Order: sequence, then C-alpha cells, then structure tokens
Amino acid sequence: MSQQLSEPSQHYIGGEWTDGAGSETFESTNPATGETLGEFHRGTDADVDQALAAADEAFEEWSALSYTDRAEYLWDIYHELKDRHDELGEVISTECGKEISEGKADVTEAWHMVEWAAGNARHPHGDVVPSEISGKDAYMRRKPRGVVGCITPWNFPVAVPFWHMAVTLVEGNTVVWKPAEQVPQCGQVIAEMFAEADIPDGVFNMIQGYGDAGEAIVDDDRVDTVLFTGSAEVGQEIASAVGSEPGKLAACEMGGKNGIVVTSEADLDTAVHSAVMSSFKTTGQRCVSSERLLVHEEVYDEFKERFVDAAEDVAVGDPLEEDTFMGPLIEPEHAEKVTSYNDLARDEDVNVLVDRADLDGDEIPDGHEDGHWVGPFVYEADPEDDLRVTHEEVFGPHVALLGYSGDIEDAVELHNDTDYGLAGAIISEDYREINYFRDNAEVGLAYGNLPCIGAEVQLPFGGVKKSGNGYPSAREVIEAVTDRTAWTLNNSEGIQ
Ligand code: TXE
Repeated sequence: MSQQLSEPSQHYIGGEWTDGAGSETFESTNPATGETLGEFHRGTDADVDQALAAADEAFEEWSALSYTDRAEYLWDIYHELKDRHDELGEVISTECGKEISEGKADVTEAWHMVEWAAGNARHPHGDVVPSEISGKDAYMRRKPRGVVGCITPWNFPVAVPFWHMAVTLVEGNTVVWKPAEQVPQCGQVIAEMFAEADIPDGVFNMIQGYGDAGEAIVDDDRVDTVLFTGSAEVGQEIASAVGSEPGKLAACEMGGKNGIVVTSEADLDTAVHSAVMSSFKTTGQRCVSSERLLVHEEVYDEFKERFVDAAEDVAVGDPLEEDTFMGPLIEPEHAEKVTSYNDLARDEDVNVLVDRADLDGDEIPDGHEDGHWVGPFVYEADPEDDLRVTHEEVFGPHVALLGYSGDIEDAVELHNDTDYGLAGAIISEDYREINYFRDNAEVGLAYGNLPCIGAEVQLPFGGVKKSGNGYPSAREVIEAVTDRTAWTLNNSEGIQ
C-alpha cells in the first residue's frame, strides 16, 4: 500500500501505515502563515519498539541481497525525486518556510545523494592490500552493522533524511527514521516513496513525533548505529549515551558558529555576495550559515558599507514567490530565540548597523501576518570581546561584523575562537592566505572564494569541536553504518 489516506497521518512500520499505540496527535504548520497543514499521530515508545522489531527482523534478508538489488529500490526513489522535483520543492517551502528555489534545491540534494549511494553499489567496497607474507591474501571487507536509527532536523527536511538513509540502506542496513516534529508532511512524502518503491517490509520504518521518540530509538539495544543531525545539546547527549554502550556507534552533526574571513586581498564583490548568501539564505537557518564576518581593517569600511546596503535590500517575503530571498523562521519558539539574541546584542552595547528584525507591516505579505518573521540584524563588535552573541549559535539572520588587523595568522586565530567547527570561508586573491586558511581553519567544511553554503554529496559532511562527532551525512556515512573485517587467507601450499 503506497499512500496512506486516513487522517491524522500515520507512521509507517513493517510495511504498514498505522496509527500507532498512542492517542496524542500534533500539527504541522506553515511558518509563513501560521496555517495548519495537517495532523499527525505522535509516536510513543511502543511504536518505536514495534518499528525496531520490524527493522531487526528484516535485516537478515535485506543484508543477504546483492548491493545492486538493494540499490534498485533506491533508483526508483531517485526517479520519483527527479520527476516530482518542483512539486516536492513546494511542499518543502510550504512546511519549512524556505524560499522556493531552496525548497527545490533540497530535493536536488536528495536525489544527488540517492544517485551516489545507488551508483556506489557498483563500485569497489573494500581494499585488497599487499600482505607482509608471500602467499597470503589480505583484504578489508565491509559488512552492514544492522539496525540504524536516523534522527533528522527540519532545516533540510528531504535532503538530510536521504543523506542519512540512502547509503545506509544500500550498504544492507535497515532503518528506523524519525523526522523532525516541525516537518512531518515532508516525512510523510518520503515514507510514501519507500512504500511506492515496494521496499521489503521492515527495511524502512518511519515514526512521526518528538524528541521522546528519538530518545527511545537512541536508547534501544537493537539499534547498532545512530545517525543524528540537529542541536549541539541533543547531539552531545546522544554521543555520550551511545558512547557508553559497547559496540554501538553514533555519528552526529550539530551546527556551528561559522565565519567568513575577508582579507585585505579580497575581491569585495565576491566577499559581499558570499556574506549575503551565507548569512541570509534559509533565513540563516543552515548549519553552515555564517554569523561572523571577520574583515581586515584595510577593506573594512568599504565592505561594511556594501554589506549593510545589501542587508537592507534583502527581500523578505512569501517563500513561494520567486523574487523572495528570505522567508520566515521555522516556528514561534525559534523566532523568540533569535529575537532574544538580537536583544542580547543590543544589551551588550554593540554598534547595530541594520535592524530590520521587527519587519515593517508592509514588508509582510498580505495573509502572512501570523508567520514567524524576523528580518536581518547586523552589528559590529570587537572580536577581542568575549560576547555571547559572537560565540553562540543563533541560527537566524543575525550577523556580526568583526574587524581585524594583522595577517592571515591573526585572522585564522580569531576565526577559530569559537567552540564550534563546522564551516568557514576565506575570501582572498592571495593563494598563500587561502592555503593557510585551508590548513589551519578548525572546520570540517572549508570554502575558498565561495559562500559558506552548500555541500557536495561525494565529499564528507561533518564538523570538528562542538559541531560534530563523526559524519552522519553524505558519503562518509558509510563508515558509521558498516563494520570492517580484515580478512586474511593462506593461499600458498605450505602452513603459515
Ligand atoms: O534541534 P533538536 P531543534 C540547532 C539550531 C537550533 C537548535 C534547536 O541552533 O536553533 O539546534 O533546534 C530530535 N533524543 N540546529 O530543536 O532538538 C528532534 O525531535 C533524540 C542545528 O530542531 O536537536 C528532531 O528530530 N532525538 C542543526 C532532531 O532531534 C531528539 C539543525 C533535532 O532536534 C531528542 C537543527 C533527544 N533527546 C537545529 N531531542 C544543524 N546541524 O543544521 C530532540 N530530538
């Protein structure tokens, strides 16, 4: 059965749509209007238990299929994602508030990942290595780990689930997935695709719900690996809970306080474009969004003037309109969080340069008055001051301009002065500076003369320091969802 038709919407467990054991439901809302989009059953421990039992039971047969047979199911989904690209982009923009081209880009990233994972089924999967003993064969082989729990956030509601699940499934694991509670409709669409692809019962399971359902997945002994993308707090909890269980693994990616270094050798067109894209796209709610712009004193005034003008011009509006640059924030609680950081910056006595946080009434499109609107907020501060606002992740259009003097070594030292280490960029025409940044920036994703934005699935995606503990996304997932066997065989006549 592909499409579930009952309301409230259901979980997908063991190849069946089900209300689950609980009586509670929750709603999905459009962040741009506040309108209710649908009602969903809220998953309980009992539902998680049932999903894990189904995944556990399905593992033996699924893992016994060939890689290419498993990949066939993913190729069906790949075609579905491509064929329904525009329609799914709209679903994402409506539920998540991203402007429409970003909603569509979310779908594109998803099919890129599925393409990589399914295509990888025909690529080498281990290493044949020279043995130190003549006549002995030595290789590394990969094996699926078993049941993988996938817990995903709202900001890339289709791409990140596929980043977690595509490689995981092709490698022969089964999955219990919990989408973020803010985007259950996107979860529903993905579950429908797996049902439509007729993937064997129990291989893919989806539980709708909140953090308690995620916690039940993490805590269960049947789960061999947890993949998590979300907040630093929850990621740390998961990493330590899983770390105390021998044999269980977690790979977590947890956002950042990302910076762009604009050196005295920067092309300022590139710098301003990169800063605007990276600070305001997705309303600053990307894990790689930048909230710290470190600008050399020689170009500071010109950069400031141009960036401030651009921030004043950022088109905030209906995410479904093509000329919108920036939509609303995801939910009222998040709008309150971003507002409280803007207030904190004012209290910390920084020099506010752009204050469009409380948008004028006429900037909010008709019919969208109940959306969660917070506009661009830009200020300048001294990077030597140990301010909370320049060190804590805000996850909104909240940007600090931090001037520096000195050379690239000083810039990178300031750049690295946060607890996080996800992404960072350098804008410079000087290759010595670029190379120094590449080698010394404490980040998992480094960009040169590009916005701190975007990712390629054929590269690893994850961070260092407080931003991560392993790679739950893109190609490096393979390390978290496979065990390796070092296989040696005596292929000679004699006894070795
Ligand atoms: O994250 P949570 P939220 C950051 C960003 C944002 C903050 C909070 O700063 O403001 O995190 O966002 C599930 N055990 N990022 O509240 O709570 C939850 O249901 C297991 C950065 O959305 O971490 C959801 O499915 N699971 C980030 C997922 O975890 C739990 C993207 C993420 O929710 C759980 C999102 C628990 N105890 C937020 N508690 C990025 N890396 O881009 C919650 N969950």
